[in-house]
Amino acid sequence: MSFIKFSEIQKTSQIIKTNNIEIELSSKPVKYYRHGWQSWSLAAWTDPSPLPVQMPAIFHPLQVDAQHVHKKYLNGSWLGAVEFADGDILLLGALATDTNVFLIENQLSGRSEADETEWFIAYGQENVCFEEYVEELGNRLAPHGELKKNNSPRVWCSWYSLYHAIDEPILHRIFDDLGDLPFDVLQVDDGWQMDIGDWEPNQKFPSGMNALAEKIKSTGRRAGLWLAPLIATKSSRLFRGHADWFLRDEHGRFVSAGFNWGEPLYALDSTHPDVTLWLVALMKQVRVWGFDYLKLDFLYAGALKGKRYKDMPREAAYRECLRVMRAAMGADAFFLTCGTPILPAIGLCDAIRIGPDVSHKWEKYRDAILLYNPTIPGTRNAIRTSLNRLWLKPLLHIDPDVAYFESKENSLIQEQKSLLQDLAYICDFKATSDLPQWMTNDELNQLRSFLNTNPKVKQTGRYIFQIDDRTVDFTSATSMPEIPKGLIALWAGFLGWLGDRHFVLRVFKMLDDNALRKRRASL
Ligand code: 9PG
Repeated sequence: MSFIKFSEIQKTSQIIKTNNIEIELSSKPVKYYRHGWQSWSLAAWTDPSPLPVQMPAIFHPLQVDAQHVHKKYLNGSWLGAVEFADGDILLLGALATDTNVFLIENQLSGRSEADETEWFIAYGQENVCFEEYVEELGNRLAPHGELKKNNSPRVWCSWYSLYHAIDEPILHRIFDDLGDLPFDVLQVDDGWQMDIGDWEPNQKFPSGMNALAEKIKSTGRRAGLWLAPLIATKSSRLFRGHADWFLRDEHGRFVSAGFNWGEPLYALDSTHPDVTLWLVALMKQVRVWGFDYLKLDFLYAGALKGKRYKDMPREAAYRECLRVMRAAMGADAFFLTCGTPILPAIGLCDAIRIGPDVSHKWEKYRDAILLYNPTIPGTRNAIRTSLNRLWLKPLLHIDPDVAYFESKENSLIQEQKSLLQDLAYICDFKATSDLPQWMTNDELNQLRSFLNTNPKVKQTGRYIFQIDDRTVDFTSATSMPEIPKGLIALWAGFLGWLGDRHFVLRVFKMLDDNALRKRRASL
């Protein structure tokens, strides 16, 4: 353990090798930078006091680091920072995986779940501190120039219009209707597979995956595919056939990877040699089908706490698994990680999702205020966290999720859509799911011009940017919701309890599926 007094810290950065480190602050900070564990988890500068535990708890494995969610004091993954009244910040960041930073009273403290590690400390201007941290991270996690990068591809992705209601005829029609819009990749998302765990085409894709990739390539673009290779639903053949491949806790019970698709999810133990072989074969299969843009999702499952076949720190195990999948898919594939613990993915993928999902709604009162959930899909949640992760940009392509242009199936107002489009410019990562059938001529023109434009972007404040000759201020989108109190807090607690019941989640899924059927029918 190393102890440091704030008065000993200079305005030059330093690196200290130790397992645990404590920095005693001399004045009370005005803000704390909490950095959430994986793509969807909250990253934000907030008041230096704890936030309510987000609900429903059943989602914790897939939304936060479940190991730390109930801690009474402020915490974040790998790094943390405090801002003082004069605007200077103190940043403490690990240069290796399996580490956390806590703010406990007047101590900013770093803890390693593994061995001794290098801790980076910088004090001064925010952008300078983060730039220096990023440089050191790059030196360690991508030392052989594995860092980016070719240009980031412009992607059309099927998720945010049709969700899982995709099939072969409709995708073929869309691929044709996209005409000469300047996309580099057409990416098929969730909905093509037999089951989560059973990565073969379902009956909605009768011609098979080769044919689907072929169709995309015939339009002159790269073929992209979504998979969630490290999880399986309880009903999948994979789970039923290979129970011994799945992660268990010290009592031998399966570790929960959360709940989605109306079912409990489980996590593969990627240190099991048979699982490694299976993952390698799966990555190769996807390439043989003809896809070379891979969006691998729900990857947090590779780093959940559990008793592994090989006894090693959980994030180190996950990083090893990414290395194996990367090698199997080939260096020429474009690899986007999603739902991924952030630090372990650096140097092993081309692009990383840096926030939760956007949606055609800005924010829901139930989710944002009552359940106090900043990770649930929603445009405001996505903007908030992505903006707080821009510091990752020198290391890899950063994906803030899609922008919207259509208004037919969308309740975002123009100003909110513009924020998403500007965020895409800032991140230099452009994607959309909008259907040509849903767009007016004017909206189609906006999309075309968005894909063809690369404005000059300059950050002039924490959330303020100069984009060519426009000033864009995101500040109002980044604040945290009000914390529920009194009767509202009681009601919220009851809703959270309801949200943990499988049958309630299944009812909500039925309602969502119904709404989706209606959307689909309008095509
Ligand atoms: C496909 C989608 C899309 C999307 C991914 C991921 O319950 N949740 O908190 C939750 C978060 C994100 C999520 C699904 C559920 O979306 O980010 O782009 O590929 O999977 O199912």
